[in-house]
Amino acid sequence: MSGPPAADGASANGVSSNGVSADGASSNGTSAHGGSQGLRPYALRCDHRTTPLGIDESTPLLGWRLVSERRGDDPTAYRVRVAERPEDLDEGGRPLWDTGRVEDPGAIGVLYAGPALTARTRYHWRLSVWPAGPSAPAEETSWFETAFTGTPDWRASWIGHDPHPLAVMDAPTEGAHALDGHGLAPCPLLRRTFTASNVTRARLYVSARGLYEIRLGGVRVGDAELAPGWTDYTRRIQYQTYDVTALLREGENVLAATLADGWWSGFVGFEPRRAGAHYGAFPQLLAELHLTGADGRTTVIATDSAWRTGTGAVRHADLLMGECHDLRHAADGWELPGYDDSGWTPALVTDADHGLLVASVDEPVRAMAELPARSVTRTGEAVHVVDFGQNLAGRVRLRVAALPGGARVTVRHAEALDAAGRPYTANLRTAAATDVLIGDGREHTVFEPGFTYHGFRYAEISGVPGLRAADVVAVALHSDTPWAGAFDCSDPEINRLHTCVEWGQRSNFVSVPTDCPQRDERLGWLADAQVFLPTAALNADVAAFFTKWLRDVEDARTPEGGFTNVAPRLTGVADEGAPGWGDAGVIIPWHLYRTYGDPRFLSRALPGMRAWIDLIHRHNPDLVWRRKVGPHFADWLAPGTPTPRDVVATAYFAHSARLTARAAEVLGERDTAHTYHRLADDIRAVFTDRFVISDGETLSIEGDTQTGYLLALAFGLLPEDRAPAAARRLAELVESAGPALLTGFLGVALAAPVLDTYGRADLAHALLRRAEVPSWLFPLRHGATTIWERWDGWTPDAGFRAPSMNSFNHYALGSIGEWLHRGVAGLDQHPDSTGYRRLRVRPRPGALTHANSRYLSARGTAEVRWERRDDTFSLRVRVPPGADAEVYVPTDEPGSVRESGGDPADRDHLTLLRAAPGHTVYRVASGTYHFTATAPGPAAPATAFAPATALAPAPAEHAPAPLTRVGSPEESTP
Ligand code: RAM
Repeated sequence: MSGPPAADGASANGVSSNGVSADGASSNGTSAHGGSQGLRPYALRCDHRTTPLGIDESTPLLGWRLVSERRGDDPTAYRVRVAERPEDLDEGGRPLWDTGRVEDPGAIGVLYAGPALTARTRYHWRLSVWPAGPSAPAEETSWFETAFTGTPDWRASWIGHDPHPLAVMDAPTEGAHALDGHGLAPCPLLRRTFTASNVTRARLYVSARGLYEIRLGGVRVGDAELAPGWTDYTRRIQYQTYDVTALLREGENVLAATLADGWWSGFVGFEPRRAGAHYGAFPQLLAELHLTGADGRTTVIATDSAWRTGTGAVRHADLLMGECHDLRHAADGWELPGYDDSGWTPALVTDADHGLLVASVDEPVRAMAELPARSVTRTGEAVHVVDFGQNLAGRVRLRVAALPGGARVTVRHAEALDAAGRPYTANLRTAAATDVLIGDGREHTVFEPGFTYHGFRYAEISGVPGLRAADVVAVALHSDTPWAGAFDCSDPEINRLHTCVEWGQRSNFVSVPTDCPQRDERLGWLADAQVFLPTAALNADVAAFFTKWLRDVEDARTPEGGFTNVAPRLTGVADEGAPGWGDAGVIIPWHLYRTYGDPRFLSRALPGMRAWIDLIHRHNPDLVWRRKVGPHFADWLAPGTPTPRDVVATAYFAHSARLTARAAEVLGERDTAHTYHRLADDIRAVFTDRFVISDGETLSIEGDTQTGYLLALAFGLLPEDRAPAAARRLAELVESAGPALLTGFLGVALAAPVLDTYGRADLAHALLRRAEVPSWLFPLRHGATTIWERWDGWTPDAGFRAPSMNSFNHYALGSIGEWLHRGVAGLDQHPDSTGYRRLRVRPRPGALTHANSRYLSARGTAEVRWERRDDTFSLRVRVPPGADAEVYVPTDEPGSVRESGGDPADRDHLTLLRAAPGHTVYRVASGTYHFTATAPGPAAPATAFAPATALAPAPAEHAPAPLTRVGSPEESTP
């Protein structure tokens, strides 16, 4: 067993040496033994993924979730065995690594600490979990497989198509003005014929500088989109591993790859950067196919000069500009044996540098949902506008009957329509977002681009007379983060808001967390990710996704050691981190650690955290962060009076210093912890000294803005006895504004949680219900299906805001999603807990009549469902094994509380902690509980609220996603 020791050595907070997480989809291991209703593990995971194929981590985390139908049925001990042969996991077998029985009731994972793992090997592992008492352990089995594990044994070379003959593009695509002269070239095709016989196991390891799609025997390998994903290709290039055993034929086979520019050599970020300005000039492929026979011998087919290259129908493909298929150039059958490639040229070998290759650590982007056309409107001669009813990131799949040679179908994408019902594309800036199909007379073509994606709700399709809704579908693409949360309540508009928040996440978690999917930007802005992470991690299991992106954040660090504003880093985009932006390098690992319990989030990040704080300190020895390290975005896009920059910056300086100290504490680095705690104390004192004026009763923070108070309260910057006065002033400012928020990206994320903490959940509810600008419901009432970048991106009076920066799919202001779960439904992790070892259940009903939150936590399913009917408050709680919970039952009459119909005093696994005005608090062990009590007096609603609806059906067990991938069921109950 390994892993950094916990500061307190105990697992009360889930911070044990094993206090790590698991989950996502159910493992495909053997079924659990043990009592059917009793404690059992499920969802076995390796490095936060289910049965990953091709890892290169030397100490992977083996994690699990727990379930039991009994109360207090908690684990007491676990054992993990790892072996190459499954039979070595059985009693009497000889496992490679065996933890033996480890007494650790908090464990939900263990870092592998056995003998060094061998490259390209499958390892099976078995988990045993003991309940209390004499029962036999419950067991579950899973596997993981290694790829290239640090051994420099790659044989493949990087190969491509000589770019020079390709550099002249076809006639510029209609609407793709920005393409002129930028040299987008046809997508190279690369093929290699080989023979195979008696192969028992075949693995394909693939990467690209650019994007690849690879086929074996004409069949597409895997379902990754936009692979190998975006990284700073000068620092790190990911590869993927596929099991292709089933695709091989005896005799002749063909490996066939299509390459595209992607982030490597296409348009990335802002105009006027040229395509290929950031990383490379033309795309290249690297692949190795390992064929193992029954005799155990392995043959390798690698990319080299024996591959042949040509071009086909894809005349260009670019993430921002779009894709063009000209069927007159189609190389039919090129991916199959027997194709005559004599007219093709030998592949150009560029180099054999393997130094930057890493196995991908997250799930790839996949086609995650298909949305049918809601309506098709004819707007001109063979021109139709299709409405998919949902703003999303992805592309259109179109069925075209017969397209005469040279005839053109054009698909333009837009988030909105203008007053005339035409696509509104001004806000895409230079992103042409236009896909083109050119016919060659063949019948029945299905056109779906493969190497681009767009942010859109509407598609204008020209060139298909009589287009029918059945001929077109929108395919939503995003990184495959297993959906983990579900929320609903009695107010349909708040439910719609939650759906908008979810779609903002789905549209912008595309290999990296982007700001927006539509315009010429789509960058991994750090602050956006920081403010949205708490919401994102309640919607989905983002552990693997952020493991990958934190590498990008790390790779992007400046020579001085600072974090940047965007990651992956792009030359030319304001490099050095602004206050609140660079701080994401500290805040994100901390939040991930608390959510998933994996201490590696901290151990990997701590050096960068320290360097960041030291850098700010060096530039600002008086502890007021005013000498900027990079640019300053203040409280980005806040309406009204700006919060003074020094206030924003210094507050973040203090907060990041504090979190750095706490990270060091968790990792057992006591001196470091001490140093940064002291620094945080000093910055806090300076903050009060410089920015706070207080006379006992009242308090004012320089600038007197909502965000100023929010930062000071959320980050604990005020003396304890002064905080209530600050909260009062904050409430006054919110009330006098509407009540409304005058906050930007940074402030908005803190608003509801802080108001709630200081007893003003009523104001948070009022903000939720507000429907005038600025508010969440204003966009919703004007047709929004995702969160807008600006509160007033469109208004009836002014129409669209300036198109230079007006996205309708920006998740930052969607950070309210966190409070819907944690506040409204009341499903929260206790502030002292890690990895959901202790929950805090505390509903904030406001004027609602019910709310539900279900969350697949690191430990297992947690759930809260409450309902207020007449004068009875009903509260159902589910606490996963190994956890406990503080449950606040809302009532003014402690004597009225019942649990499952009986007196709580008679119940085991339940202790009364205190009765306070408004609620009675219990500590409960794991299990499910049903409290009822006389409801407290109706909360005074600050604004009108939607009429109550009937109790909504509870979200389906373990299947919370509003959308599921066809063929990819979400986790099912073990
Ligand atoms: C904008 C982006 C992003 C924001 C930065 C400061 O261009 O939309 O959301 O973080 O600026």
